[in-house]
Amino acid sequence: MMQVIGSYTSPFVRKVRVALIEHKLPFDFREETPYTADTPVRDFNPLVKVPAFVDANGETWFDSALILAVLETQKPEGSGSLLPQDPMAQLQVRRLETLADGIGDAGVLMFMEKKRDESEQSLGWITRQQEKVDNGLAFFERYLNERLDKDFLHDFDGGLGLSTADIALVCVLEWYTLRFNADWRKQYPRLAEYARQIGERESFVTTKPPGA
Ligand SMILES: N[C@@H](CCC(=O)N[C@@H](CS)C(=O)NCC(=O)O)C(=O)O
Repeated sequence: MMQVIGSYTSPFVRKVRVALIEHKLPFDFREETPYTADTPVRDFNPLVKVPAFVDANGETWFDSALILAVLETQKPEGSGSLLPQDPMAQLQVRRLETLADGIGDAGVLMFMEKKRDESEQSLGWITRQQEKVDNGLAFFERYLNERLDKDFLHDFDGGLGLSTADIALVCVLEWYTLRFNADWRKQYPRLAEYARQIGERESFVTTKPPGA
């Protein structure tokens, strides 16, 4: 049985859970935090980050984008894809996924910094991460506005109706909203409507982080 190692709150772990559900692949969820000194996460990922993933052949993988690409090779026969077959189209989707993941990376760094004692926090560091989040959201708002006729970031033949980039973006948007009580929807209405629509899919509804 495939196994996901991670937390229920991480947007990166949620990506993997959403993709598995979209592909109708059964899996075990092993709940672990990477932040304790004796965390078993290091046995699966030398970088001591979640998600880690054990595939159908018992091989271990880490990094959500890589895990989603692995799943494309292990999905049930006939199941739709989350990545286009065409190499250049696939790279274009992965570029958008990288940007969404980068928003998540900046958000996590900012969150960790804000958890430190106030006297130890660096305002410059927080501002730097916030700029990455803001630029990323503005990029996606523009991107969606330029694709007026399309609901999703990238449609392609043989797809499941969404891509790995859509999964990454909606997971990070919902995480950011929850963690920072962030009110970005008025500023980015197109992005808000897009996230609302995708968030209605069963794979998103059943993986909502605690408190959402
Ligand atoms: N690029 C990684 C990022 C994973 C990541 O940063 N996960 C966080 C939890 S949300 C983590 O495990 N952090 C622990 C650490 O950085 O030490 C991915 O996409 O899987």
